[in-house]
Amino acid sequence: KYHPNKKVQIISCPFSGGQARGGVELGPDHVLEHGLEEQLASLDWTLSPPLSLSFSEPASDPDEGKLKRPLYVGTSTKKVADTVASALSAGSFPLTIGGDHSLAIGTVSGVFSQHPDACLLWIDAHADINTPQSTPSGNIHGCPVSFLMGLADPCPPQFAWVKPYLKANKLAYIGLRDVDPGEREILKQNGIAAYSMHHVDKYGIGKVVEMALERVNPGSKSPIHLSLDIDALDPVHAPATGTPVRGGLSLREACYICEALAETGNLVAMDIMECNPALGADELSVKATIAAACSVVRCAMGETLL
Ligand code: 5AB
Ligand code: MN
Ligand code: MN
Ligand code: MN
Repeated sequence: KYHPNKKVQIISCPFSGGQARGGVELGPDHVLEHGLEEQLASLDWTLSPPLSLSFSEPASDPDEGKLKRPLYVGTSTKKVADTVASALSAGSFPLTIGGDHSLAIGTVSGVFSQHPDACLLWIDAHADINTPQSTPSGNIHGCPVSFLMGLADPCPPQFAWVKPYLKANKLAYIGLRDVDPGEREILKQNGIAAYSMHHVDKYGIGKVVEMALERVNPGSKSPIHLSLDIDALDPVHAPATGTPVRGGLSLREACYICEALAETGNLVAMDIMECNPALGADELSVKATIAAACSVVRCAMGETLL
């Protein structure tokens, strides 16, 4: 058990610099307004007041090759890394609410600085492992995993602080269904455990989680970081997000992943990313998305059905 004291530190990150669509910076406030703090308190977590990080865009931030807003993302994620690391060293479970998924450059760096033996479960429609060369969009929220693995060679100077903590055998994906050609190549070359929706259909979510954990955490001893992009869920359940892809996880499948990770007792940190309240077709779609985000968080933090 890594968090016997059940202290949680919520870290709000109203940040949208890793992609082009406005509104994702509103995600954290919506999630908190939905009552997440009270929900965690009723699961017996002790909450410190949420930390809300502030990010300010530099006056000048020229593209670095194809990468957009590299300085803004580089300095912001450094701040996130330091905040996550201090939460952990204070004995709290860092729960980071985004904001776009480039933030995970910070969260994962922070976790691995304290737990170098950790493994990472990345639940997403996308692999987010584009390099500065392979990115089709230049949006850094599609690149965080490549930075964390040190695959960006040369490493852009704005990310020189990022240590290549993440080894290929400590990373597993679940939910993939929109992987770029360059990313497929990287996944293959590095032998990364990648479970797409095809595997979820073929084996069922229970078996997929079991296989993923067996690959990244064979002795069941390693601390686990869960980084969950809300677009892993089918847009039926989570429409208010910047890059929705049909054919995704059901709400129950996403909850099951989180419940199974909670059951291991090894979860040390979680990110919930990419809720964009400005994007739902109407108020109901936004509400459904935020409610789904709160549900998966509760499941990861110990909520059970019986
Ligand atoms: B998200 C795409 N692969 O690199 C790219 O939402 C999409 O954090 C990235 O998973 C989606 O731009 C990033 C086409
Ligand atoms: Mn995604
Ligand atoms: Mn993502
Ligand atoms: Mn997205």
